Amino acid sequence: MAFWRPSYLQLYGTMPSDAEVSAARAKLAAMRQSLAGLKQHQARLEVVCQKAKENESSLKKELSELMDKMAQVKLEREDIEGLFYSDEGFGPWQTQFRRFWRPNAPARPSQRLPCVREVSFGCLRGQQMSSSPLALWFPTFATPEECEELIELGFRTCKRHNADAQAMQRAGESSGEKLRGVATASLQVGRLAGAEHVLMTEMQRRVAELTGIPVHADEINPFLKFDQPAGVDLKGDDMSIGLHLDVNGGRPYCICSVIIYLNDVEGGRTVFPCATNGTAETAPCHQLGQVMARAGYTHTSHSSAQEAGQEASELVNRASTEPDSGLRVSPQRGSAFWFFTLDDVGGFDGSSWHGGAAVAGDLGKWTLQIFKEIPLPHRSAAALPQRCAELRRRAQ
Ligand SMILES: O=C(O)CCC(=O)C(=O)O
Repeated sequence: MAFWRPSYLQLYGTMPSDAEVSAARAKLAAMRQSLAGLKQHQARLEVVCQKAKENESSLKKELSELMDKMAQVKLEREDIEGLFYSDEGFGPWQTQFRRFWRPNAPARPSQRLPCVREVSFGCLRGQQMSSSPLALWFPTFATPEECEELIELGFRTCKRHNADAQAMQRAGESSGEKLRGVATASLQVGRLAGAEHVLMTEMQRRVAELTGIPVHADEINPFLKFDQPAGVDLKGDDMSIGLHLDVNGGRPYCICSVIIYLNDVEGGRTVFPCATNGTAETAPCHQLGQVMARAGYTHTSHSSAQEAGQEASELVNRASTEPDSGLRVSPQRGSAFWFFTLDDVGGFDGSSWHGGAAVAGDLGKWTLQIFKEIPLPHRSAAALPQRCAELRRRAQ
């Protein structure tokens, strides 16, 4: 069917003048030109888009390769420690320890510690020693036989730290100060065999049951440590190794730690100078601890903390020279000390600064430390405070 189309004359009543025709032609030509220009621009934009898309997918690929690499090189405490191990074996350290060690010696009378209240977790009895930091003590966590086996595991696995490591850890300014002798091992429990595997699995199980955090893949390995006696006359608690928060080289989800003391020790107390015990004496340390934690410091002797300078050295100094302030736990064979590093909202608790004092006498000090980190699914900004508050409530 043909459509009727009105002519120009029928529409406008007159014919266009020549001038109108040529103006309309010029306008049409200009519009065609600008359309061509727009098409060119569109084509250029399409090329840019295509390149951006290619770029995006190559960046995504690069990112995922980097994430894979990061997962492979995730820093473990043993990676950091590994830089500082010496090639020397235990040698005379072991000979000296064995000479003075009495694994079957009767238990020493329990130390007198501040007690907020008695607690029991299953058949494990203990006491809450402090609310700030939240800290609890259990005198009979491991048997003497278990302690003996763990020490033998330590002699088999621990490596002595070299002089660089010792110098780095030192907090004091005096260059003449004696370096601390330390040997450590980060234990990959899955790689242990036989009785050692059974024993370490049992230690982890007990700590999981106590803390309410099952063993999981996103937490650092248990850690065995030997502190060689200072070999000099010590006055009070020598804290020249410094104080720290338990972040183990950048692990901010370590909510709590359990230190299991494997032998009785002279000196070598674990010192928490910022713990409040209700006396005015502890207030300055408590204040210093809060200021340093809020400023993001986690160690008094790392170079970064030199910026914190005055606060850091004042805190270490007070920890060394005010023997009755804060909380001080003497290593007692088989006992476990459980304390929290994260507060109710998942931030660092500035009252949990601590360190091991130098060891007196002849024997040295063995500890097993188990660090409990918040499992991955609870680390989001929304979930973390709730989980921390729940886990802390459980302990109180
Ligand atoms: O040796 C101690 O008593 C405490 C050790 C400690 O806090 C650590 O090695 O992270």
